Amino acid sequence: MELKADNGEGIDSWREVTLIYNAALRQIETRMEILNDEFQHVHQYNPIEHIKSRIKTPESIVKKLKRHQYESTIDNMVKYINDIAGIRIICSFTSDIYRIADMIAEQRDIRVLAVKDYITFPKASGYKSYHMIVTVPVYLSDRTVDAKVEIQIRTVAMDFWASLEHKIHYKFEGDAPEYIRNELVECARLVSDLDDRMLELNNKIQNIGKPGGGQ
Ligand code: 0O2
Repeated sequence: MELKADNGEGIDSWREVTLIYNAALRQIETRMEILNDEFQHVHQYNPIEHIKSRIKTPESIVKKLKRHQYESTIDNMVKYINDIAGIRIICSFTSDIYRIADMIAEQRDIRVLAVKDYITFPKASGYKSYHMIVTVPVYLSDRTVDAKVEIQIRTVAMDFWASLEHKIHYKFEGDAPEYIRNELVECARLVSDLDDRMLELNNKIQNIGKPGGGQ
């Protein structure tokens, strides 16, 4: 989807691109904080541990465009790169991931363009995360622009794994030795087990004191 103003004008400079994507990131971040506060108020519980956001560097955008065999133009980056604006939502438990994704999808002016569920369908490398590409309206003085944002939702443990795997991926330029790849797959299995056990433990704790819920 092309980033176009609702008067049909395109976005034509890197400065304008960063201004708009930064505004989009701030909007999503604030909404997530509000939802988290409301959740705390209603359920006495915060599903979101913390939020990180970033604008992709021009070098990284150009690399991705090259990888997909597109010319490096502002039009192409806006049209084909879905994660120029990226936000990562880190939560405690796997069950929080879908709860947060639902809360995002229910926001009236946020449009979900695509979802990649690497939680239910992890990558062969062991990568787990829930990705949503959404658009959010950015209100400028003379027009409104729908800006694309990639939202990644994952647990603290998944994030720990992904950070190390990302570093390794870059260090070996995507061609890590087999014994390291195998070790990463094994670590991903441990991370999954840990997430399952922590969720189970938390459910037990929540049920304590409820009728039929243990001590
Ligand atoms: P970087 O360096 O983190 O920015 P699309 O964006 O939908 O056109 P893509 O990039 O295949 O196509 O989408 P996907 O699979 O949703 O990946 C988007 C981002 O998720 C990646 O951006 C990574 O940040 C992260 N990601 C995806 N797969 C992996 C993985 O196996 N390991 C880790 N650590 N991160 C992953 P970039 O631009 O590829 O990289």
